[in-house]
Amino acid sequence: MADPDALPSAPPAASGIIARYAAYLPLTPDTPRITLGEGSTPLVRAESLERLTGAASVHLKLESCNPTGSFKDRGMVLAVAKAIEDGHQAVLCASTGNTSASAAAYAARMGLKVYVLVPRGSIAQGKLAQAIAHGARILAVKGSFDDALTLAREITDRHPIALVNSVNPHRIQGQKTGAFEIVDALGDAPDLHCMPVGNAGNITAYWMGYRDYQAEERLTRPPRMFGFQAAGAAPLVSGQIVEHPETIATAIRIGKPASWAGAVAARDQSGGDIQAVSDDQILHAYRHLAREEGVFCEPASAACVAGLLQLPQRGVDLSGARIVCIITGSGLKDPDIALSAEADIVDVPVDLAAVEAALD
Ligand code: AN7
Repeated sequence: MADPDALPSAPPAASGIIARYAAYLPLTPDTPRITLGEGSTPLVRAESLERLTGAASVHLKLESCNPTGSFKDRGMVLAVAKAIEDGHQAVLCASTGNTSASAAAYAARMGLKVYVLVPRGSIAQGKLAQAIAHGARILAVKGSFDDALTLAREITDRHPIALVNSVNPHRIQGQKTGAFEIVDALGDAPDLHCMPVGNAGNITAYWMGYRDYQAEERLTRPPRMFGFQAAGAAPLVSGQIVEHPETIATAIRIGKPASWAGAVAARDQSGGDIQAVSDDQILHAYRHLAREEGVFCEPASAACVAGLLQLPQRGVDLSGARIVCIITGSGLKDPDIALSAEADIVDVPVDLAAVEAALD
C-alpha cells in the first residue's frame, strides 16, 4: 500500500514561518511556537507584465494570502511570540491599518490585550473591521501615522506593553522569511525585486533575508532592490521628511519612515533605487492587476507594479530579467476604492429572458 505521506496531497509538515525557518530566527527554547498559518504564500507568474516590460519573467508574491490578508503576519507572529516570551500581557502598535489588523489577530489568539493607534479617518474600512472584530482597543489619533508612531514609542517606554511596530527587531526578522521563500521557490534570487515602501520595514527585512541566504551560499547574487513610494508621500525619494503626506494608498501614507537607514542601505548595497509613482499610476496598475491577472490587491501593493511599468522609460533595462513584485495586501482591505470605480451593475427581474437579454 502507498505511504500516505508520500502522496502529493499530503500537507507540508511545517506550518507557519517560525516552524519553517526556525534555523534563521532568533528563537530560544522558551519562544512559543505559535502560528495562524502565515507564510508559504503563492508566487505566480504575470505574463501581461512580461509582455509590457520585456522581462524574461515577472512573478507576483501574493502576500495578500496571509491569514489577515497582508505581509504583516510574518513579522507579527514572531513579535507576539517574543512578547509572550518576555512576559508581556499586552501589545501596542501605531498603524495605517494592516499592522493593527495583524497585531489584533495574533493577540486575540494568544490571549493578550492589544491597543492600536490609527490616524483618524485615513485607514481603510476592511482593516478597521479586522481590528474591531478581534477586539482591539482602537485609539483614533487626530494626526498622521507618524504622530501615532511617536506616541506609541512614548507609551511603550512608560508602560509594560510590548511595541510591535517594525521598530521592534523581531518584526524585521519574521518578515525576512519572504525572501527565503522566493529563493526557495525560484532556485535562486531574482535579478530585480520590486516592492512598495512606507515605513520601510519590509524593504529592510527582504534585504536582510537575501543577505542571510547569500551568506549561506543559497543564492548566486542578491537582487537589485527597487522600492516605490507614492508621490505625495515619498521622503526616501526627496531625502526630506514629508510633514503632510497624501496619497490614495493610505497604507503607505507615511512621511517619516522609521527604517529610513535600512531602506537606503538596501537600495545602495544592491544597486537598486527608490522611486515615486503617482496616484494615477497606482490606480492604473491596481486595475490592470485585477482585470488582466485576476489579482485583487490594495492600492499600496499596486504601487510596486506601477513602478515596475515605469522602469524601462526611466532607463532600467529589463530585457531578460527575472523580476519579483511583492503584492503586500488584499484588495478586500480597501473595498471603497473598488466600489468608487464606474460599475456596470444591471438590475434584472427574476425572468430568464430578461437575464439572457442582459448578457450582452
Ligand atoms: C499593504 O500597517 O505601515 O515599508 O501600519 O500595509 O514595511 O511600512 C503598512 C505598510 C506596503 C509598506 N503595503 O510597508 C501599517 C503599515 C501595504 C502596507 C506597506 C504597508 P513598510
